[in-house]
Amino acid sequence: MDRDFLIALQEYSVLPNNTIPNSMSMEYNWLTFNGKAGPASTPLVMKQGERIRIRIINLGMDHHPIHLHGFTFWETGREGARQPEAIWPRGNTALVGVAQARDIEFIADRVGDWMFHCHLPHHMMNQMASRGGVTNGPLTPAEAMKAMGDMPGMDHASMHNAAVPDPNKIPLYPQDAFMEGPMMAMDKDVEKPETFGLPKNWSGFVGGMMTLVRVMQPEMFDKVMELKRQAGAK
Ligand SMILES: [Cu+2]
Repeated sequence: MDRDFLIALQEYSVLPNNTIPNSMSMEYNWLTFNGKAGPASTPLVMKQGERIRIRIINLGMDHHPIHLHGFTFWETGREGARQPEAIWPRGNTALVGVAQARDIEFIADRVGDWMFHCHLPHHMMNQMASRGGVTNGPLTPAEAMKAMGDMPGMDHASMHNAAVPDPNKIPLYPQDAFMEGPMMAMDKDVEKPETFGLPKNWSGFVGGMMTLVRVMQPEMFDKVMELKRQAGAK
């Protein structure tokens, strides 16, 4: 194995106007990879040709069909137990049920930015909210307004009812109509070394229990590693 990743699947209930999860609730609207919802999740970066393992563990109360674009993987392990090679199933979706863990392996031979996500639509929407307290920290009303300003076409006030006079000011207010698209982009807010070089508005398409598997040519990979070193040195 050249690279070995761990993804913990988690879920929370973070209702509008709250910045911390409600731990009494069992109706989850905020789904994460390693505690971060896309696009704030961290892309998995790797070099072309490497053999990759991703261990996925489900700590929540829902099952998650975890789907990888671009590759057919082998499912090689269950709950930490490596399976005999003769029974490794091949596929591109691993169903990781409650209290289960699945290891997948593949050869990263195709350069690209490949989506890696739970395939349940609800789990990639995260209530279709533009911002959430749990991933971004508490938003003041002014910050919430600014966040909306970053996303043209996402003005809640034009879409909603009189019972909620100023929905723009409510963190996590659901948006009803939108799931993904350039209007959801927040590239600058989620920028990190691992997002270097992604196309403009990429973040509008990576929501909820989702991240990117980024297979890079060596020069690009080295550049990202250099950026990480610089960020660590700060
Ligand atoms: Cu899911």
